[in-house]
Amino acid sequence: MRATHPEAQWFDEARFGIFIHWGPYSLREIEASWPLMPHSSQHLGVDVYESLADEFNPLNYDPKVWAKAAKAAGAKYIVLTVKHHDGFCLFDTKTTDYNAVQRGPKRDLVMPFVEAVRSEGLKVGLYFTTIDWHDPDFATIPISAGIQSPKPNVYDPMRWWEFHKRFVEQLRELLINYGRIDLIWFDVPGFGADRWRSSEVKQMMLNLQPHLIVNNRLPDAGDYETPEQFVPVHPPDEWWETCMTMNNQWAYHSDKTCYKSTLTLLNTLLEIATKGGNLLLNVGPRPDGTWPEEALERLEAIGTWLKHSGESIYGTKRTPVHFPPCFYGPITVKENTVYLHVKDIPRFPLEFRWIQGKVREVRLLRTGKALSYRVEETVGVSGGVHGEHYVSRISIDLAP
Ligand code: FHN
Repeated sequence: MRATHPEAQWFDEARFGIFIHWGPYSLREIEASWPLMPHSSQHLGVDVYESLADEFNPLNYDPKVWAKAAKAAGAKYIVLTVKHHDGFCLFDTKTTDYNAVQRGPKRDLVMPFVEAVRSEGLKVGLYFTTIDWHDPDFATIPISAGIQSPKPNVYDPMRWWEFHKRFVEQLRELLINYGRIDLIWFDVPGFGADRWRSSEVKQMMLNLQPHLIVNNRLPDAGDYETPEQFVPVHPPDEWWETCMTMNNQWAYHSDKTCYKSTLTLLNTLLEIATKGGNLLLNVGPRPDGTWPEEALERLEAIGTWLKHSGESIYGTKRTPVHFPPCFYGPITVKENTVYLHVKDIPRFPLEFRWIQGKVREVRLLRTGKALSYRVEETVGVSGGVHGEHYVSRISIDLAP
């Protein structure tokens, strides 16, 4: 159920955000994810994660640099893991001393982050997982990501909440002590709204920050859906966002060989935009706080493209189904304008037989150069440069 607050509507225009997975687990180049859960054979053991906290000392952490890199990439929001499954809080909290002020860095890492993101005019998102590897009842959480829990849903509600009441208090601390937060990105439970007291938690958050957007991983309380690592063939009717890694690792990994190409990432962004969603593209900073060059290169290239052609992405709506897929490339629509993303414009005029409406002009988006076209039954667009990946903007009075 999408958020209705007027100051939450930015989400449906943004189309592109940056996800950041960073914490003590970044020291171990591990996929801070399911295979390492307490009941899996690969789990390092909570005590190992505890020791990483004291090793975690990000001497080169500068969130101003992060925020500038995200803005230059054309992102409209940034989501930072302020608490991942290891339970370590990058923020100051009274609920546990397992946090960045009491341990490791000995300073609050979230305050400078939210200030830097706001100073670049971007929206602030906080990733906050509701599970914790210290939880004695962790194994009772039915996990959807392929690893079955040893005893799903066999738990004592009183004991459960004795441990989990801290996550409600931590949410309160984040929404009271860190200024305007735009988005809380919950992770994991898709199960049991009653178990997580979703409606009570959601209402507490909206009472504190009424414009707040929450994803669907707080069961039955989400404002949007979160397909992970894929673009849905048939997009949800609601708001939605695909979260995706560049290199199949959420946290930092030194392997440079498995990064997706820039064109692959750009085509993913285009496909998502045609379906009315957002791409939340992940970066796993090094433990010291610097970003891998492979990630920076891709973000810079995406930013260059968005600088001249972002008009065809930001604020577009789902491409109407009567616009059949066009073999030249993705199509986006915004009010009375159709954007044809032609990957490799041929020398002959492109024929588009599906446009209903009076074409007023056709211009190359990057340069503004008028393109010749013929309007009979089709719109024949020519005059592009062979080999360029670029966008033709057809300004058209679409048939009502
Ligand atoms: O285990 C996490 C993983 O590290 C990452 O945070 C993703 C993001 O959606 N969520 C979990 C795996 O689904």
